[in-house]
Amino acid sequence: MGVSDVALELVDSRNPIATRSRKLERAAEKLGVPILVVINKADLIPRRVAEAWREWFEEQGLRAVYIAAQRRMGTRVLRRVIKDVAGRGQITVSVFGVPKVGKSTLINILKGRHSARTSPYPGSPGYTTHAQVYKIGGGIYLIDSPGILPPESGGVEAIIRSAPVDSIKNIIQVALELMKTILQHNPYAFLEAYGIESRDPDEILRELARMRGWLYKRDKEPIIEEAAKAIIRDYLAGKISYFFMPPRPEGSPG
Ligand SMILES: Nc1nc2c(ncn2[C@@H]2O[C@H](COP(=O)(O)OP(=O)(O)O)[C@@H](O)[C@H]2O)c(=O)[nH]1
Ligand SMILES: [Mg+2]
Repeated sequence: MGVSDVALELVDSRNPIATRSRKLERAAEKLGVPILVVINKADLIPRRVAEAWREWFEEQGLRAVYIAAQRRMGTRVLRRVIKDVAGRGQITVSVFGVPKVGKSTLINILKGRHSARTSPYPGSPGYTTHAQVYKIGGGIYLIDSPGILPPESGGVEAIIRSAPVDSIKNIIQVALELMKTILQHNPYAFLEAYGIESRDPDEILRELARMRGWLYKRDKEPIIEEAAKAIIRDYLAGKISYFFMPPRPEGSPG
């Protein structure tokens, strides 16, 4: 991080609190590197909610923008704010975040087809062998290797972002808990994602397994473990939407 002029901290718009890294923010402050919070997957939440999260981060002294990297939405604003945060001249940007927030997706769209790979210029020690530097226009240089941060939140978000789905223990319990949280905030989440009308997590798992034909040969019972894995994968891939509003600052009315 020391070599960059701006550190992008990607968070997931569906749960910015669970996907932010206070450790990164503190380390950046110590090094004097400005953080720009990038609220990604904003296509999954209403614009007014994305705007509320942006303001919530800015009230905490962090610049913030929202984007939908996969849809190439918001990247023009992102470039403008990067320059605003870094000031004039050549700017080196690096990308940080917990797993599955969209770091690789963002790096790829910023690199684009036309960006030129450049040799690291003087003043970028440590990146000479491990990462490439891409010139992405407007005097911005992007370090193409993301900083992967361990989740700090605990709970289900940390579990599903800490290991591949196939190696998570108690996968059914984990999926049920994730589904409960999602349903609490969006009762239609699984109707929208799969066309399943039930709002009961157990029933949704069974229904999804039946729909996909994941049945035990012997008794044709649904293999709910497969459905649990599919839901966690689809959630991480940004195919299931829910949102909640940022908490109000302490002491504010209502
Ligand atoms: N809905 C939605 N999904 C996204 C967006 N950006 C990335 N994703 C998906 O999120 C998943 C994780 O993205 P990836 O770039 O691999 O995350 P990384 O682990 O931080 O590098 C992938 O399935 C992406 O397609 C977005 O803006 N919207
Ligand atoms: Mg990646």
